[in-house]
Amino acid sequence: IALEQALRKALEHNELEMYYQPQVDVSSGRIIGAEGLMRWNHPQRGLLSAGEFLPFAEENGLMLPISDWMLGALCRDLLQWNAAGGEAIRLSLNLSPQYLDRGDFFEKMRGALTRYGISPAQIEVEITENICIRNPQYAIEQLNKLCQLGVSVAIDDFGTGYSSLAYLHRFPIHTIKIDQSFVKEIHDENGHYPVILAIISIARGLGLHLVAEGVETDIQARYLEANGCSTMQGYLYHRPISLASFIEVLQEQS
Ligand code: G
Ligand code: G
Ligand code: MN
Ligand code: NA
Repeated sequence: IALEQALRKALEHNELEMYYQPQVDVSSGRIIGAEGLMRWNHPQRGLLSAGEFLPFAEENGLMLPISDWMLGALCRDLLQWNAAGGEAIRLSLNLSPQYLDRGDFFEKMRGALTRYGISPAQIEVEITENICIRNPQYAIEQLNKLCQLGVSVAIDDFGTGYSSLAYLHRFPIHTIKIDQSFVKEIHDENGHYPVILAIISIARGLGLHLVAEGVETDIQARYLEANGCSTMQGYLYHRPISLASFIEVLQEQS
């Protein structure tokens, strides 16, 4: 169909682009990393966000070529930042379950890091909990290989998926991303938000990093920080921005 052809063309004609949403450590005020989010510069419809075309790609067999593209784009962008002499930051990428399921995913990742000369410590892979339940044994194997390579793993949208807590400690995970839906509930700095507190406590107990997503208000940021989560991602700090804008923002802070 039309959209499918347009997407194939987009790949050929370089219409896809990675945007980056900075993650801020509020205790130091510094950007410590960013999440890579895909955008499509559609010739007629303008800038499309990932949610507007990736579900379609997922259903039409385009997720694998698009994911290959994403991995290369992220590495090239990281090189550009490193070459500008910046301090080492970490970029995260969202991993589609289809991409992980492909047997050569790990080789692709290792190949890209080698080809571009990127330290694995600068890459974090975001997975959703659902990846873990489809074929947990296989997922554990793949994620273990990534960890041995030095790439870290984050659980995205934490708390919204179907994985049981029993799986959690079996997976080689470094970071938990608190889902925006929980952050959105925070309206009172002195309120009590037990789900957030429980997630923070799980992360602490397992020795994991925490990132709060979708932080939009000072009240949310203050509540999260007061209760033990100091890394924030959300419109209160930055929207997803182009690589050029991201580099500008990073240079302003150095
Ligand atoms: O940026 P946006 O709000 O459109 O993102 C919507 C969803 O698409 C999010 O859940 C995000 O994880 C996912 N997404 C964004 N960029 C990518 C990408 O490059 N690869 C994959 N697999 N998913 C992405
Ligand atoms: O599923 P995932 O967490 O990867 O999705 C991230 C999505 O959330 C991105 O598309 C990004 O544009 C969006 N996002 C990031 N920060 C905010 C925010 O503060 N508010 C809202 N409403 N969306 C956000
Ligand atoms: Mn994500
Ligand atoms: Na998320």
